[in-house]
Amino acid sequence: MFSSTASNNNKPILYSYCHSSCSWRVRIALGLKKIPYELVPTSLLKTDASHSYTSEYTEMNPMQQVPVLKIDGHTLCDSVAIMHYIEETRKDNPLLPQNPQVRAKVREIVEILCSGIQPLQNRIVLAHLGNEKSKKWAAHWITRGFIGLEKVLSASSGKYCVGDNISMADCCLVPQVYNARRFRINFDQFPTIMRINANLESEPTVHESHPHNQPDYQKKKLKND
Ligand SMILES: N[C@@H](CCC(=O)N[C@@H](CS)C(=O)NCC(=O)O)C(=O)O
Repeated sequence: MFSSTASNNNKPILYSYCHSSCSWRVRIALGLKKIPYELVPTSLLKTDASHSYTSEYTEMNPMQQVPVLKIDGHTLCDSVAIMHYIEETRKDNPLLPQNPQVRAKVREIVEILCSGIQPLQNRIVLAHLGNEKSKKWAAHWITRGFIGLEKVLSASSGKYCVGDNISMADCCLVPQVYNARRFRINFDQFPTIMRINANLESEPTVHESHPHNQPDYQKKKLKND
């Protein structure tokens, strides 16, 4: 679905880092919506001498984070805003259900993952904490978040996070489970999360967008996302 060299056509351009869970959300969403795109690998480690992103990148995303999506002549930042944009402008293969209550449930799960869990284990947070504390910290906050999420999903899920239709919530679940594995949390208490994740892992789009299948993937990985 993606090609890895940015060229001058009208395809959206995704600035993505292979191990970034936020980038992966968008790679899954673009894949599920069947939107072809070009990918610009953007290393979180590729910084200038002052240890911040280059000024060109900061111009695009003042928060100095991935992902960024250039689409329809706009430069969009933040994975959730990007997913909503492609959902609102491309009606095929919807990522949100029609029913307002069901839609609210999808959004609730997106919020749990994207606001309640991921920011606490983001690379910059862990780097600030230092090596000694950071692994325990990440495992603690992911586990705490997953305890709540497991309860929510045990009531809402079918094959996927909310019923049997794949949604934006699923785009956010898979990358967070991947991160949780990296911090070696104990999954025994999360059977629903693991069941849904296994269903999602068998989706071709999820496989294709996996960090290991990205052009910037190298075997030696970053410790945190
Ligand atoms: N709310 C933002 C968060 C983006 C974010 O945290 N991105 C991480 C990677 S997943 C990042 O770029 N961190 C900066 C760094 O590690 O230098 C989004 O969902 O796009």
